[in-house]
Amino acid sequence: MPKFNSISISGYHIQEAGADAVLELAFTLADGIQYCRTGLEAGLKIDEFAPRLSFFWGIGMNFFLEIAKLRAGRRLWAALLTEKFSPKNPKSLMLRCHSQTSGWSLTEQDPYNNIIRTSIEAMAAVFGGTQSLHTNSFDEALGLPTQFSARIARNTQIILQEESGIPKVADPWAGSYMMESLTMELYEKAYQVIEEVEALGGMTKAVAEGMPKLRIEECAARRQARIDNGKETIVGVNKYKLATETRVDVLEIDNSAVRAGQIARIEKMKKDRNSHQADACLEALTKCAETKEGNLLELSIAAARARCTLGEISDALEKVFGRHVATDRMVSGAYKSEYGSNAEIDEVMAKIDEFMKQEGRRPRILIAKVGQDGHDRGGKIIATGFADMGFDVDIGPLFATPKEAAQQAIDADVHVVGISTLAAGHKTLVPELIKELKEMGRPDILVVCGGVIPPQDYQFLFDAGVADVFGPGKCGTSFHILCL
Ligand code: B12
Repeated sequence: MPKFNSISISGYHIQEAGADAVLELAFTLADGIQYCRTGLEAGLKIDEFAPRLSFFWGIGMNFFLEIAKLRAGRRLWAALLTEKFSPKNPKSLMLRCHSQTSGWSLTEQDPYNNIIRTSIEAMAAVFGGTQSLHTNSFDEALGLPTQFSARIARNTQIILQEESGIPKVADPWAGSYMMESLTMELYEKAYQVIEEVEALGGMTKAVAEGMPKLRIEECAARRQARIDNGKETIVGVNKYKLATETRVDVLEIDNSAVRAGQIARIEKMKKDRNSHQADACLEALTKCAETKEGNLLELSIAAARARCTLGEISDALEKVFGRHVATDRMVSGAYKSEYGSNAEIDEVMAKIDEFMKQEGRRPRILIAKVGQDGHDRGGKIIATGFADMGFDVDIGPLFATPKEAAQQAIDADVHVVGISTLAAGHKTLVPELIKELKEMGRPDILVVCGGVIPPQDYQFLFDAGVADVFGPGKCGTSFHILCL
């Protein structure tokens, strides 16, 4: 194998979707085992590729736990490889990793606090022995970084690296009773989850059954409930809140101009390329997927050199492999059971009962995801929360068009469409959805939005007909307002 990292086995997206440290460790390493098996099935020997595997962790605010996670991960990977694949080269047992500070832990409210959060997380990653690091910008929950915020994020790393002296010591927490026992606890708990995955037949089968997704979503719903009821403190969100938020400069991107520019570039590129060569490359990819003869990576590189787009390359493979459709089972009861009850929640539930008596059915909401936006954590939490409060909830698929979402809303006869939008498509996609609802004869269906929407865009959405916007923070507020 050439000397590149053939794959980055990621736990980052697992943590950011809501997993706790045990689930992140377990599912990431279980993924690693699956990749090893795939390599062996392809005819490689474990020592030919295992030394070049690399890992990617998310680092959140639980300082000691995150250090312990990196330590436990190394130990567990070495043990699993030994147990399952008996490598001869000690380098096969190495877990090398990249880490990124958590974006989820960063808040839209009082955003300068995020500089402190990122510093703490970065320090945990370095104490834990990460090989490389990405630090997030303090304006992460508002939009893409500006030059100013990116420089602070970059300098956080340089200060740790060149001023603090921390990276000079390997595993400085070794021998601390607290750290060693925490490491062992994580090790054992993650090992148990990996055994569960193995009992299901490995990670591919577990994913197909929806097991990891549901576990992660349950964890995310419980975490949100703990934030909403104040058991977990988030400074500036549920404690020490600012009376008035100060606006920070957010990078403004003209969505439509970027889209038009990209389409024009692709069109020009397709016109200028040798179309016979491009078609032949795509056909070769499909054929290789069909016959399993040849090397898909090599053929993909050839296709990219022939100026085939990523979309075309993946479409060529999709013809044979199909496309993964996530299970749409929803976590039930996790939000309410973790939250408990208080006057606010009781009022919401009483309002829902009242609504039911008047209307003869429960209020019904469609949680929709439109456009190229795979962020489903917030939407899933909101869906679970609304269902726990007594709403009838429909969940739309990822990547829907506004027309598809409007059609689903009408077919399900919902009272409200709740759009969860995080990828900056709101100014284009939300007005389109409202237009579709009108054209399909249902302008009465209420449209509300949530997600990463810069405060300066709220008025635009209200003018387009959006009834309310619920930004990141406590989701109890949205149940409350929507019910009232
Ligand atoms: C978690 C996360 C991820 C996870 C997603 C995991 C998952 N399964 O959802 C991972 C790591 C996979 C990811 C990937 C990417 N991400 Co991301 N991600 C985030 C992050 C850090 C947090 C989002 C989140 O889940 N928050 C927690 C939930 C609970 O909050 P929420 O969704 O806002 O929901 C709350 C409210 O808004 C409201 N709400 C939300 N929806 C609804 C709906 C209704 C009806 C109601 C009433 C309320 C409501 O209630 C919720 C509770 O309060 C944000 C930054 C941030 N801090 O917000 C970036 C962010 C959204 N990501 C971003 C980017 C760029 C990406 C990537 C393109 C990065 C890359 N280059 O690969 C990819 C794209 C992935 C994809 N396919 O779309 C950008 C988007 C830029 C922009 N808007 O301008 C952001 C803003 C970060 C940044 N500043 O760069 N990401």
